[in-house]
Amino acid sequence: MTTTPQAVRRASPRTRRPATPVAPEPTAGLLPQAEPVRLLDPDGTPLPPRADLPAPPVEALREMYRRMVVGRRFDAQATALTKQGRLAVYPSSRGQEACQVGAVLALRDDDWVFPTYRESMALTARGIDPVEVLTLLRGDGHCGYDPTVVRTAPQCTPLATQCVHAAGLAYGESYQGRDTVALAFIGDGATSEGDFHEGLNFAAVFKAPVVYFVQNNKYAISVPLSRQTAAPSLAYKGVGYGVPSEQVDGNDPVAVLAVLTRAVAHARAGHGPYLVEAHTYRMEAHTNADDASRYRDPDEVEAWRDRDPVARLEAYLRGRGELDDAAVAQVAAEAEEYAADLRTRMNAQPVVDPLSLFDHVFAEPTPQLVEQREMVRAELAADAEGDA
Ligand SMILES: Cc1ncc(C[n+]2csc(CCOP(=O)(O)OP(=O)(O)O)c2C)c(N)n1
Ligand SMILES: [Mg+2]
Repeated sequence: MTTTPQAVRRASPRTRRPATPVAPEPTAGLLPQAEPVRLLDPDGTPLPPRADLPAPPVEALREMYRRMVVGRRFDAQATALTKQGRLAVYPSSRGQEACQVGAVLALRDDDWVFPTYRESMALTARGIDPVEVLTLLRGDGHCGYDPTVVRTAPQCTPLATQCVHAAGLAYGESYQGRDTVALAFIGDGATSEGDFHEGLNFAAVFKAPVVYFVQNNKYAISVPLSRQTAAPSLAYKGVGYGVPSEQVDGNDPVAVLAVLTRAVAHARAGHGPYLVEAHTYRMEAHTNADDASRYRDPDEVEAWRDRDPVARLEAYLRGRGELDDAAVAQVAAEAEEYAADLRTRMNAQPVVDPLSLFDHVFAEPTPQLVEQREMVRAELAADAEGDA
């Protein structure tokens, strides 16, 4: 046998790498618990506290209740705006309030959120102006807010692409010595996309501080979970990449906040990514353009109505003496005011420059974009001349 230069290099003690373990690392610390974490019964009765999971402070839960009620009202208003022709399309997150608000409350203001089209409620709960949030869904622009100011990426409609963006941003932040965490929302269906797997793998290898938050709302438009995956749970998808993963009852606000807080702390401490799968349910159709009665049984929807996350948190807080009729009425009034303000402002016709569509697509516009922009500019100029 001849000795190749590569073989000599491999044998050199100066360049020898640490030995790869013969047996795989134990997966015990990575496997999600068999049952989703739950801290409240569906009627709001608290379950015994868990030693391994600190309960969120009650002030945080009162704030969560407030944002969930306002969020639900926002969601109903946005759905109504589609019927009034003021919004092109709206994917509702009714029923997913605990996930939408829990994710936001688990983060610091300087952390980053990578949302999908379904996360309008999370963005408004984060304090972003609802009119700016709805700019994309009104068809007026790619994104109505400045992502760098609100530390929130534009809502992604191409499934799972936000997973690689989140991994890259989180890696960049940690590389520069900052302890920022990125949280990427993703749906059950989108966990079948390559970008989800690539993002997860990159984040795991480079210990990027990302929380992948899967909202398993049981459907990808009309495709039920049973036709989406044969995995025992979507949380198991993290294990293959070496990412600790957990399942949580996504309609239990206390459990969602506790589990996400732990996941964010794990990422912030430099231990790399974490995956949380929340079991929840999309109460409305996929969007206003979809008729869900064509593919799902109304009894199924009714069964999930009994697990309503808003009623559950309200019952729990009332039971602890942390919420009374007056406080509930005050939050409801705030929600009405929020919706009325949104209505008024969405009824005003916005002034939109069609050429702004070409801005912020790439840092450096491609020759094709420059050419297309010029075509639109010429067309608009010709129209204006014709009108004159
Ligand atoms: C790459 C890509 N493929 C297909 C679509 C079309 N599409 C839009 S939403 C959707 C279903 C996604 O379901 P899920 O990930 O469960 O999210 P949910 O809508 O339930 O929140 C599909 C297939 C898309 N937007 N992007
Ligand atoms: Mg889904």
